[in-house]
Amino acid sequence: MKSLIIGAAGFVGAYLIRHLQQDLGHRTAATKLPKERITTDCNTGCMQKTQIRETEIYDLDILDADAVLNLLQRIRPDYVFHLAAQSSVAVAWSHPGVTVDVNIRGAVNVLEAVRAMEKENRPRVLLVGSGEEYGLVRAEEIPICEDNRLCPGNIYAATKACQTMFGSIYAKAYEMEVVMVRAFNHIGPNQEPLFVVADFCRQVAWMEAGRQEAVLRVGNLDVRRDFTDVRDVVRAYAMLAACGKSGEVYNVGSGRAVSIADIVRMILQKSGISITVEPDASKLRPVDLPVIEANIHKLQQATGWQPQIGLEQTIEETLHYWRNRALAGM
Ligand code: A2R
Repeated sequence: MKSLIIGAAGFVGAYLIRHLQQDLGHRTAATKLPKERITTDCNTGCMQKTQIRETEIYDLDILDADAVLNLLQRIRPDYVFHLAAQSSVAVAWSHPGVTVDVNIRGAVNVLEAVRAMEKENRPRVLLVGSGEEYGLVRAEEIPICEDNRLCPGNIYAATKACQTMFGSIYAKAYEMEVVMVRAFNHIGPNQEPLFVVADFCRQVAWMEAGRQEAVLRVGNLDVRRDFTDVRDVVRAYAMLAACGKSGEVYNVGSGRAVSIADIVRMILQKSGISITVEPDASKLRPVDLPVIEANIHKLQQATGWQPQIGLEQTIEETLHYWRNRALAGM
């Protein structure tokens, strides 16, 4: 089997490449933007070193429709994992045009390139969307099912909802094999500290290294979110690419919401130093839903997937990753 991972320089890409190569024996090709590099040095001391030496790596801007087409014709993969996105909610507010271009037009370029291939050579495509697509959910809609109404509350979420709709249309209209996922919060070593678990682990690691006063600055601790280790997430992606039903959407999450207060408690328990927790207004969101929790019945029915890495382990390893970075002065 040959897999093409589009947008592999982000958080998920290296984990997905490693899983496809090492666990499933796929040949892999991956794309990145010219300015990026695909992080291979998962040098956390607790992760296996990512071996992506045998991956063919290509520069690709998904806004260049001809380049996407040429690459697909050249690689002829069995599977395409479309990860490339403008995935920051904050940047989507400040740069809506770019976000619409990358997340919608970019996805359409990928779908069009697949459509242009002879039917018998078309790969199966996995489009990665977001739990944010559901947006303003009511209490009685939790845990959220895939057929819940969508009410995106921000521009990023709207573009991902749109990508999912295109995927469904292409699957039906052109008999293409397109599977869509809505990923909930995924966490682990190597994640940007824009996200809550990475942010808190980085702060604590800096405090332990004496680089920051021992005050953990937090946003709303009461909200509950559905966290899954990124390594479990990529296993779900590979399973859905292989046996998800074309045209269908699948939630990918743990199915269990945990409060941010509990996350803070777990991190502080793992630290040897005394830390004060203080609210930071800049970390509060204008609209914060009290609970976001995925119903993952459909994913489990289709694939038999179960999360394998518990929250405590992910937090331990994420903290370890940031401790190493703090010691290295990064
Ligand atoms: O925005 P950058 O410079 O970090 O680059 C991102 C890249 N990307 C592009 N790739 C090709 N052509 C473009 N025009 C383009 N614009 C941005 O896609 C980044 O390296 C990659 C996406 O990775 P992350 O933002 O780290 O997402 P992550 O966490 O790996 O999640 C994978 C997917 C994304 O579609 C998320 O929206 C979704 O899962 O949750």
